[in-house]
Amino acid sequence: EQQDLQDHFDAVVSRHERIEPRDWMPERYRATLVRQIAQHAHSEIIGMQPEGNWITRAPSLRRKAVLLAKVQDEAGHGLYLYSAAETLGVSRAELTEKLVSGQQKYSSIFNYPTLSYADVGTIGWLVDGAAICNQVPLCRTSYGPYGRAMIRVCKEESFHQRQGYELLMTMMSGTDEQRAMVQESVDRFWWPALMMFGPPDDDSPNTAQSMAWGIKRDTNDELRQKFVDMSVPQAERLGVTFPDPELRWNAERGHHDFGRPDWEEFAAVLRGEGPCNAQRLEHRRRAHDDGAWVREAALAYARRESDALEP
Ligand code: FAQ
Repeated sequence: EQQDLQDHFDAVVSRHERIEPRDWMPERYRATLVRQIAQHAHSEIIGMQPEGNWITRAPSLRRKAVLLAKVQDEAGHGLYLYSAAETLGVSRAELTEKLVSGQQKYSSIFNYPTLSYADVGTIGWLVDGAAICNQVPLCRTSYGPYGRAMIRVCKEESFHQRQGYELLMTMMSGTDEQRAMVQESVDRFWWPALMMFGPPDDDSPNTAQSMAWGIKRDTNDELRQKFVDMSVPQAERLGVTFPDPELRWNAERGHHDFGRPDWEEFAAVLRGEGPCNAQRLEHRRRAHDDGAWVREAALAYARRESDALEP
């Protein structure tokens, strides 16, 4: 019977159909999904901090309204993703506990500081741009609830990317000082944005199995290449350069060649040694502790309501 279940699972996956919460699935498939979806959810929640840093200092009412909406969307994305993870039998409380205790990861990119308002634009353009590149294929992931969550997330990320690019375009048509701020910001974020796609394929322990299971649809290097190819013309249009002397069009390959990201830096950030790791987790822990009374009150209210329904 176990073999029948496995055969059915393999057949569904190979037809590119979906596995749903009540379907049988291998335990390692479940564990891999929990890991990836939880890390993704945590990234959205921790990812609110770098931009949240600028909400009170936005240069105009319009910029403030846009930024507030974007950061709220990120909270929403975290919630869709925690809900998708819950369909696999883990609670949001458990996952949050693993985040604040440092047992689960979140994206390396959010351990870098936001030093100027241009960073809000650069994060929208490059960080949301990289996120879209990675997440559009995830709309076709083999696990139903994850794929469906990605559809809405991607629509919202497209708006985020546009607002970032528009912000940078505005600054680029301003003063020399503003143009220099944009270039300086792009210089800081380019390499960390390339690291968002994960380690190179031959150093990525999970890619082969995740591709076989249809959890991932493209490898880390394939998506990184796609992102570089997509970003170069956008940078030209904007009037900025990327800090990579090896970046050039390769007509033979039909792609841009580019330099090697600093994988030692990436490993250090994953070990918790990035410029803002401690600050991000500390902030998240504090917010979680400060919210304890809200969770207690909501639970007490829910209990009272359900008691009232008892005959
Ligand atoms: N940072 O074997 P692989 C956003 C870990 S977008 C930290 O290649 P995998 C939107 C990896 O988890 C950002 N850790 O792993 C936003 C694994 O960990 P393990 C979030 C990383 O899973 C924008 C180990 O290294 N997006 O938040 C990173 O097959 C603006 C070995 O790596 C997603 O999470 C990294 N960059 O491929 C919000 C997308 N890369 O096993 C606010 C969904 C790798 O040691 C503002 N996730 N690791 O626990 C994925 O597509 C995949 O999980 C990858 C990694 C591609 C990230």
